[in-house]
Amino acid sequence: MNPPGPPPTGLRPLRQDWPAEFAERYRAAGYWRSETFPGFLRQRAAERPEAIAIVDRERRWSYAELWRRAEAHAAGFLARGLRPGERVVVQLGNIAEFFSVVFGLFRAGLVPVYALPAHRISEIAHFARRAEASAYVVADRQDGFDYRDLARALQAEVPAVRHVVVVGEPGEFTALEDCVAAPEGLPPDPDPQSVAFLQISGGSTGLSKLIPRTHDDYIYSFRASNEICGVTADSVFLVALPAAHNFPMSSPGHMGALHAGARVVLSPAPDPATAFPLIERERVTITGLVPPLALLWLQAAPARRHDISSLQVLLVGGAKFTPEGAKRVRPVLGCTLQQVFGMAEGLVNYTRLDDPEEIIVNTQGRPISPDDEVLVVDDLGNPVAEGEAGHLLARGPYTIRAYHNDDAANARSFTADGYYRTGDIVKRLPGGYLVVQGRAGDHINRAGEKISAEEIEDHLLAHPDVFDVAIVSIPDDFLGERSCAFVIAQGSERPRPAALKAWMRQRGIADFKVPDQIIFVERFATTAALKISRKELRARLRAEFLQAGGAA
Ligand code: AMP
Ligand code: DBH
Repeated sequence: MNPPGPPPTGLRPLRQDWPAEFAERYRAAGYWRSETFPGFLRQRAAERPEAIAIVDRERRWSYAELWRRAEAHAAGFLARGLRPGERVVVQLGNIAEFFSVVFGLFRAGLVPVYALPAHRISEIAHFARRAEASAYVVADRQDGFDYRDLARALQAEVPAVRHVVVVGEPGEFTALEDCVAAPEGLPPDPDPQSVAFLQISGGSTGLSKLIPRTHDDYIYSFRASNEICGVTADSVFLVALPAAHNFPMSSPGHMGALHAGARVVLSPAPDPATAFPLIERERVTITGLVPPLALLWLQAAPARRHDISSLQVLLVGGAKFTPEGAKRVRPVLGCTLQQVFGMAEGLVNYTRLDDPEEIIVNTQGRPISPDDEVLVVDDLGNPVAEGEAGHLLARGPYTIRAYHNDDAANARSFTADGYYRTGDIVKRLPGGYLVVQGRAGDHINRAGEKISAEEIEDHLLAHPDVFDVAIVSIPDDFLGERSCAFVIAQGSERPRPAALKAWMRQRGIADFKVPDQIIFVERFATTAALKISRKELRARLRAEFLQAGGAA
């Protein structure tokens, strides 16, 4: 094990520290095993070099091939002047290069910052600034969008991003295929306790926060998930959701599958027309979906032309799956449902494969680890009785103690004794099973994508015709929740909703954050004191809207 070493000059250090007595306990219990990402992939490549690791359309990379490419890119990144400890924003879809790039970065001691393909300049610039990134890896084009334009905009806004590496046609940037060098002379593997990557939080207040996860803690989370979800070397895992998202990455995800020596199949899109043929062709055994997609699959399955009988386990999470949907999974898809309630900050809960139907259908599972400490408390922080709803707090061997570079969020999001305030309202049942009731904060969970009301309000307030705005989540039959903007126009001219939406897209925000609905109002209700919190205002607007019969 080599010591973490100082970060490259001037960069804020990346840390994730558990108090010594906790770290010792987690190590003694065998959760933290001093494994690293490059360490486990090297081992799989040695054990089963010919086994297929990654399937991307017609491309099939063996474990040996994936490892060879990862090492070549590791050396290539360092040869281009990046130094271990530097951060690299990675924005790639479900393509094989996602894996050669991130394992290349891990091998070089570089730190990926995971962006989603939907993110645009406002999000990417924020990640790059907060992480102090010096490089950006993108595909040339994806789903009709040219990411090289985004790279140009990023370098104009954040000049510290010195390197842009492109999968495909590079334009004026560096092609990934040229970002290779001989792996001799690569530094030793990173420290298992060091931060391996920065994951993105869905953002409850304001902009997304950066979540530093260590090799030790994250590898434990998916190794243990493999056991709970029955993933072995014989499994075939379909990545239907975006690969950079924490759920398909680690619950048990593609990382769990690679750790098991299993096969990872990449689906370019999550819809049944794309995924079902892949399930048939590759004999997929397990995958994960957000609830709206699970409903689409249930709808499409009866008339399907493809044989999906290889599917043994369907994980559904990211947002609450209704018991009505949950009940239909086994009869319609012929596989076992596993509900999963997790967060990129750590804590993940699963229903177990052998749980009774009633638990599988009606709960969001129980924690992975015997050492996950879960508290359900009232507004004052006092534990509530079993079965009562309260705020969920969590602490444990794979739950972070702090965000990166965000003192204000850290003060808000963690208790003095190190519990993460999840923001979720849950009930805890006997056996530790959790039922999600809702949440305390004002974000919108739109089909599993979390949107901060405040972030979107701030964007809209920059529009010259907008005097004030409140973003509210509205129940939606399909999405679970949709976003609705209540807008007070500046002056008498109301902008057209379509024009407002187009303007938001032009500002460069992820499409899923553009409000689904825009409603103009004359004024917002105010209390006698003419003072009302944003939170209260949003709650009132929602209540009035629903009362007026405006629901799903
Ligand atoms: P993030 O912190 O951005 O990774 O988002 C995690 C949040 O997603 C959780 O705190 C929950 O609010 C929500 N979530 C994830 N899975 C579920 C689920 N199965 N049911 C309800 N909410 C969920
Ligand atoms: O929503 C999530 O962030 C999520 C859901 C299920 C997650 O991070 C996970 C499982 O690991």
